[in-house]
Amino acid sequence: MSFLNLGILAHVDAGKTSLTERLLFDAGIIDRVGSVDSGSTQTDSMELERRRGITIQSAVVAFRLGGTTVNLIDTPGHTDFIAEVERALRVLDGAVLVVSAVEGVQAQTRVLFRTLERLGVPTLLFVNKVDRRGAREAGLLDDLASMLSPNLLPMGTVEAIGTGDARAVPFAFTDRAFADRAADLLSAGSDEFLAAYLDDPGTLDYDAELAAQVRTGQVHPVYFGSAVTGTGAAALTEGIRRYLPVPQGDPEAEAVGTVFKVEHVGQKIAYVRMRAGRIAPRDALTAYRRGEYGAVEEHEGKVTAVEVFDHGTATVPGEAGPGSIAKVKGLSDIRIGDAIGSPDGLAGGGLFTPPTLETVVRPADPNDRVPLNRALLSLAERDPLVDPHLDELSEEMAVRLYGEVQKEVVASLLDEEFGIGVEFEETRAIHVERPVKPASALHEMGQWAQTTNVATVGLRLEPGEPGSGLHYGLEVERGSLTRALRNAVEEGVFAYLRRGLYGWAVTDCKVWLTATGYIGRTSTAAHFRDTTMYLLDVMLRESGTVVCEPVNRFHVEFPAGTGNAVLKTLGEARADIKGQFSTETTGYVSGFLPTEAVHGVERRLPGLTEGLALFTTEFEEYRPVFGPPPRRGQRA
Ligand SMILES: Nc1nc2c(ncn2[C@@H]2O[C@H](COP(=O)(O)OP(=O)(O)OP(=O)(O)O)[C@@H](O)[C@H]2O)c(=O)[nH]1
Ligand SMILES: [Mg+2]
Repeated sequence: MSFLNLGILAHVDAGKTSLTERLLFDAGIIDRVGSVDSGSTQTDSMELERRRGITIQSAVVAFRLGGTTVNLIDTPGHTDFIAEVERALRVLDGAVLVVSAVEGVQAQTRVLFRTLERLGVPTLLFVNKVDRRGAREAGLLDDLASMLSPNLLPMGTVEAIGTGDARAVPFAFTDRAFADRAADLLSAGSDEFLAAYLDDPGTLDYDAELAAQVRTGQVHPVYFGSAVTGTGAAALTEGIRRYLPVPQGDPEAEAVGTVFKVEHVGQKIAYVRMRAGRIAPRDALTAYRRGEYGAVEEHEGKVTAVEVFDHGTATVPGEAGPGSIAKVKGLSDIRIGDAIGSPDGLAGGGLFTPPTLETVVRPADPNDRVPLNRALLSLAERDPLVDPHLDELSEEMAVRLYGEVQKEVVASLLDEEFGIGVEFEETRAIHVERPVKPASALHEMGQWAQTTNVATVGLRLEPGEPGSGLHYGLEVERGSLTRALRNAVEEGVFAYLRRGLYGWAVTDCKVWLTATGYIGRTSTAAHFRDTTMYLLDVMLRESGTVVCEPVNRFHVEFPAGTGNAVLKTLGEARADIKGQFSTETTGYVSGFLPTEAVHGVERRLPGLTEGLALFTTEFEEYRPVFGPPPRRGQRA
């Protein structure tokens, strides 16, 4: 049995869930196409998803295509749930990036396409909603070429586009003009193909070459269609079958896989994408994950049951082999992102910016404090980026967020799954601190009478480029310190820098260990950790830090007559306006906004513009705050 793990990705509302439904219908898995608007689809199964008509969690459904089982992963498009997309991206063999023929390429489309390219995931494009008024073809293809990639091959055209009768018409390689366009594109990507083409274009296998270049991520076929009417879906299915790779893993090798989803239904269920080997009930497995300071931790567990995706949302009990997606039970210690069987599969760093907002969450009933903490930790197993932590000023629990819709999801999960009602404080931005200038410090054992730490530690702090993150490195021989003492220094560095001079995490700098000395059996890890923290304190005070806030890029379009009101609102939100122009009918403004102010603007725009404003935004960078630096726990 072979498997293809296929992701459906797009900006919000592009039609991913509707397309999933259509593909399942065409494959004979369901006998009625469900609809997002009536809450009857296979993949939007959470109560809140059905009520709001948006996807919140990634969901898996399977269908058969030739001899292959396609595990389709329907992902959310709303930017608040980008963490779900990230986890799905780690397990894909191929992807369909959906673009709406009406709304066109959006900021999120570009972010997703760039990430798919970076990860080398073979990607087909599906231009959806050709049946809707305002759907475009030629203009949209130009946008795709200029905003995503020039290496696109439209696989068909649309008749009666923008009407309910829109019909996708596929091209064939027997069509001369299409074959020529394909030859041009494929020749640019392969010298061998070019040479063969010049030699004798008649004998070339265009289809095989196209498959090869799609699989290496060089070329992207573009399909047009409508998830609602079903036109174009057959051609897309054919493209999935012909051009996306079906990976082969060794079934006899040690079991290796990635946990990309964790669910609680009575007990914990881990969704594992298998890469090699098999998992069966009663197997003992080791899960690997990175601990707080980057070190790899091992967690043992014993499998009690395994079910493999087979038919829509249905699973069958049995053994999970290479390429399959299995629901694995019994691993009580498992978390999302864990690598099973080998630490090699652990992701190095995040693909997207971590959440830049946070809020205090408090139980409606004060007696629920302890259960709330427990429930939040359980949520963190499914979404570690929520990062429940104690807010030091209010001494209440706080969570990290991408946005306001995520707040609603957290509240609804806590209510539905744990029966805990909660209230949130106003969302605030998570700032960071950047060191200003280099500093160094040295503690030699016995040097300062007031410390009894038997530790010689020298450290140097160097500010890095904005956005470069926090790094730690050795300028001493590894062997100059035992492993335990070396770890104690590293731990001290990361632990101290979690709170800078104003209480925010310190970032965009490098810390070097420049000198060491210890006495066997006398020096302890605590001596080294404490000394390191003390020296960092000295260095940070000498360097000073600049507090920076997260800032989003934005673009807004609005009816020309509402310009003054829109600009006034943007001004009040501390917008940094970079570009502005208007035609007789429409005004356009773009620039930067503090992330904290984005939601307020989003909420006010519809009222100012009779719901006609189009607002897009994405995280850009951290920028120094003007005026007195806010301290953690206090509003700016
Ligand atoms: N006319 C038309 N409407 C469509 C089509 N595809 C989706 N829609 C509608 O567009 C809306 C959004 O569709 P969804 O399938 O939920 O989109 P999505 O990409 O899954 O949305 P999120 O998961 O929330 O990001 C719904 O109202 C659908 O009925 C299409 O091909 N034609
Ligand atoms: Mg959806």
